[in-house]
Amino acid sequence: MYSEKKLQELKELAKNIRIQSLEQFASRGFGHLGGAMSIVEILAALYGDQMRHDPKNPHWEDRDRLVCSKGHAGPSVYAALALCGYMPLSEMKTLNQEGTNLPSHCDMHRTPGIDVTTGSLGQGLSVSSGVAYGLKVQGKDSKVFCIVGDGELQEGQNWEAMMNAAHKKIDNLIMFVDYNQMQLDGPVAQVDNIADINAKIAAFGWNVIDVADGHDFDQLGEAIAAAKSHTGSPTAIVCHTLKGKGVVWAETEWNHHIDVTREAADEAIAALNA
Ligand SMILES: Cc1ncc(C[n+]2csc(CCOP(=O)(O)OP(=O)(O)O)c2C)c(N)n1
Repeated sequence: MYSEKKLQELKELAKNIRIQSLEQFASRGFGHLGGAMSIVEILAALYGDQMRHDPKNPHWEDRDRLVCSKGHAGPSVYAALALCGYMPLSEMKTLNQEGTNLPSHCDMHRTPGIDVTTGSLGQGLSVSSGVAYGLKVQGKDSKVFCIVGDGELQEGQNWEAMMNAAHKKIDNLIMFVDYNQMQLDGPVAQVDNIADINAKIAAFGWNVIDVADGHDFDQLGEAIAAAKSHTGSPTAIVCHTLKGKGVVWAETEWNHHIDVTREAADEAIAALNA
C-alpha cells in the first residue's frame, strides 16, 4: 500500500519514537518499557500518516483525537508528539520528574497533544466513545482513535462502552487492541483469558479487523483506512504485537516495568541505528 519512500519515512519515525522513549526511560532510570514499545508502529502510522492533526494547534477543533487508554505507555506517545513538533525533544529528559510536562501516565492538562488523561485502566474507551459521539452530534467528521491493552480488556467497563458505542452507531470511534498477549504479571491467557477476542468484540456489534502483524505499516495502513471509511458501527483493529518490540534486550517475557540504565539504553539505541 505505501510507496517505498513513505514506508521508509514511517520506519524512521518508528525508530525515532523508540529512541526518544529510551531517552525518557534512561533519564528516569526505569519505566513501563514493554507496553510502550508494542504500540510504536500504531503511533507512527497514526501521527505519521493517518491522523488529522496540527502540532502548531494542539486544540484545533477539527483534529482527530488519540486516547492512549493504556496510559502507562505515555512515553512512546510523548516521543511521537515531540517528533511531530508538539514540544522540543529536550523535554524527553524530564520524564516523571518534578515540574515535568511528561508524567509517567498521560495527562491532558500537562502535555500538548494529549487529548485525554489516562492511567487507571479500563476507562479510556468510555471517554473515547463519549468524545466521538459528541463530535458526531456537532456534525464534525473527526475520528477518535483509542489504544487499549489486551490485559486492560479484563476491565468490565470496556464492554459496557463497546455495547453502547455499537448501540449508538458511533462509527467515528476506532479502537486498537494492542494484542501483545502479556500484561503486568504474565500472559493474559493465564491471568484471565480474553480469547477469542475478535469474536467477542464482533458479538458486541463492532466491525473487527485483524492485523496479523501490528508492526507492519502496510497492514496497519490498510486497516486504518478501512476503519475510517466504515460506517454504521465502531471498528476494532486487533493488532498482534510483541511487548518490548525493537529493544534488543527487552523482547523477553518480563519487560513490563523495568530498570533502564544509560548503558542499556545506549546499547538498544545503537542496535536500532545499526
Ligand atoms: C485500574 C488499574 N489497575 C491496575 C493498574 C496497574 N497496571 C498498569 S499496567 C497493567 C497491565 C496492563 O496490561 P495490558 O493492558 O496488557 O498492557 P501492556 O501489557 O500492553 O502494557 C496494570 C495491571 C492500572 N494502571 N489501572
